[in-house]
Amino acid sequence: MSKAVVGIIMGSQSDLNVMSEAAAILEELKVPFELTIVSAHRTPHRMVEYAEKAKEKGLKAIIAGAGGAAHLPGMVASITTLPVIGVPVKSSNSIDGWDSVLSILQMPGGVPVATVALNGAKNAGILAAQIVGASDDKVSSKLAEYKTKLREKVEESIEKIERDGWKGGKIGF
Ligand code: RP5
Repeated sequence: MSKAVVGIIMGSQSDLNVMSEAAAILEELKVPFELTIVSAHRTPHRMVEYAEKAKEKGLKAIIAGAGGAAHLPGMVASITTLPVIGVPVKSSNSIDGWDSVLSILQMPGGVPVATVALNGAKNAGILAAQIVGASDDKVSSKLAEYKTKLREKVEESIEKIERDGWKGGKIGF
């Protein structure tokens, strides 16, 4: 197996349901990744160690997901120079998800976290692949294929709606 170039971390096992979507798309795009649990609040030393070692072990981007008082992405970004993509998770301790979104989004100047939508782990995976793909032609052509499929799917829907009309039934995405 090739060496991981993307690190997926999350604050709790309970985030895995959402965060597994990042893993699934990276697998589809053939981007080697690693996935583990790192809690900013419950395992702070592990978080510092993970962020400190991430670059030297060959990662090119980190996807960090957390819910509620979601400090993991921002704290990891404060330690590493790698790009950090934050996934706000609508967790059991989350007030409608807004706490997770704002905790990850509203970073101070100098310490950016590329924040995706609430539960947006799939887009986080795609964005990480795009970061890797900027200097890896294999990944970039996988992404181009992926975008072609997206376009074709919409074109199918257009054809269907033009053929069958708006009452003609739904097409799934
Ligand atoms: C956050 O608190 C985690 O990222 C998770 O989203 C949330 C709840 O964690 P558990 O109490 O389910 O472990 O730190």
